[in-house]
Amino acid sequence: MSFDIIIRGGTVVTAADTFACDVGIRDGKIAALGHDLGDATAIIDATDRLVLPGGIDSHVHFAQPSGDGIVMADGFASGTRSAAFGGNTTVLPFCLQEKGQTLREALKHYHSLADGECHVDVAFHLIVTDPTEHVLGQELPALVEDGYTSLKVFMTYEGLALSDRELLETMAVARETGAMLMVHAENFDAIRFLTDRLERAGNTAPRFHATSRPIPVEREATHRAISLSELVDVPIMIVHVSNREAMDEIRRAQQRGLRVMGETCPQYLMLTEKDLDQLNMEGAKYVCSPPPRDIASQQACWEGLQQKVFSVFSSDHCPFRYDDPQGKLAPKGRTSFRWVPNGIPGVATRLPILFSEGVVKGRIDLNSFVAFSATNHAKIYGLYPRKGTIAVGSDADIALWDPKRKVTIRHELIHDGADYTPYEGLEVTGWPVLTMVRGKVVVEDGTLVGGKEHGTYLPRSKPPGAATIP
Ligand code: DUC
Ligand code: ZN
Ligand code: ZN
Repeated sequence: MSFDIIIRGGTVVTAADTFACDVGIRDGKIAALGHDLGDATAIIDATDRLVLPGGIDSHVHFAQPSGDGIVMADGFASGTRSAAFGGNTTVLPFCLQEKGQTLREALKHYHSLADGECHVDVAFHLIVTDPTEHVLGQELPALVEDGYTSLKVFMTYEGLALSDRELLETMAVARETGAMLMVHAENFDAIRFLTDRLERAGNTAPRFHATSRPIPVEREATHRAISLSELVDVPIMIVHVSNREAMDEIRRAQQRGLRVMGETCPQYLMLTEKDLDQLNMEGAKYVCSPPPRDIASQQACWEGLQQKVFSVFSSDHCPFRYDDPQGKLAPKGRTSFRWVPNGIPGVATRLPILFSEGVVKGRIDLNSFVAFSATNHAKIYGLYPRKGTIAVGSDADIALWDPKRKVTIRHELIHDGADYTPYEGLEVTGWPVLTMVRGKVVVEDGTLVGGKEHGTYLPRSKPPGAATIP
């Protein structure tokens, strides 16, 4: 039996096990795991390397419209390129329905942007902003059957926020169709109230972004989202959780037997609101929502991972250039934090940060790292076992990892479309040295070797965790 590629001499890590083993790859799939696998067209030496399932980042934004005159720094080509440099093999960006648009129209647009432009595999979550009878009654059920098996709803933002009634109606459709529902939980009216008050007092610098959406804003909405989902009896994923109080809401729901899941992100482990408090407009680089909090909140988010209150660790990559009138330094943003584009880059730094701060510093074990960075994403969003593990029959999506390599994060290592990284100068131990998507090497030793036609769109199964409850 011969293979296209054998990855030889490495240590394979899955969410369950760690074992010395060679990996035989044929036709883009993992065909054998074992020793003495025989011949292959190519041998990849994995001595002293970890052989990990490629990262799956189930929360990224590419090419999303973000306000008048603002342009997101990444489209699909640069976004998926950066993802590959960071050891990721699949990403799940959002398809944003604009008001008045059908979901099919929105999808047609995002597919046209993505087709032939992706270095890694891609699937879309739908953002539902206009839950009309047609959208809820006809489009969504048909699209879930077509493989768009997750959607996100917002509880804040002009043009995006749904009322409680609309949330309930959308949740009911998620329940009936078996789709996974992601919730952005912040209280819209509270943010508007606080923002107006801050502006009236002349408090308009970027640091007041954090003051305008403090922890109770997130805690209240998290509690409400959970309560509404309980009424409908539908599983939900609370995305980008930033602090203990929101995390405790999720934990309590889980202890009561509700299927409420949680996600946290690198910014909530590594940044604080002090990062927003810098001279001139520098703080704009860290404006994202929910905002980074404080050291105690970082500790709480680590606990959420350690105690498995959170099941996924995603980047929420939402990049804008800093020194750019179409980015963080848009002229209106100087008049108030309200107009600073909301989001930070992170798809390339997610895995090195979790590995270094989590595994190397002894906060989480290696198998949990794989679960949080790949396997759980695949399971929760309907891609498992094709994606997210190293097993015979799975796609040969692999990140070869040097667990000892010390790297100082610099923007030039990131290869995205932004002009900065919030983690500039951070020293990490552990780095992806090769990224392979379906048996094809895409990045090797810091060099892009794969073309942007290789990544494909992935229709997904219904997530088992969202299956209709009898
Ligand atoms: N929510 C996200 O999920 N990403 C960026 C900004 C936001 O509010
Ligand atoms: Zn969000
Ligand atoms: Zn996001």
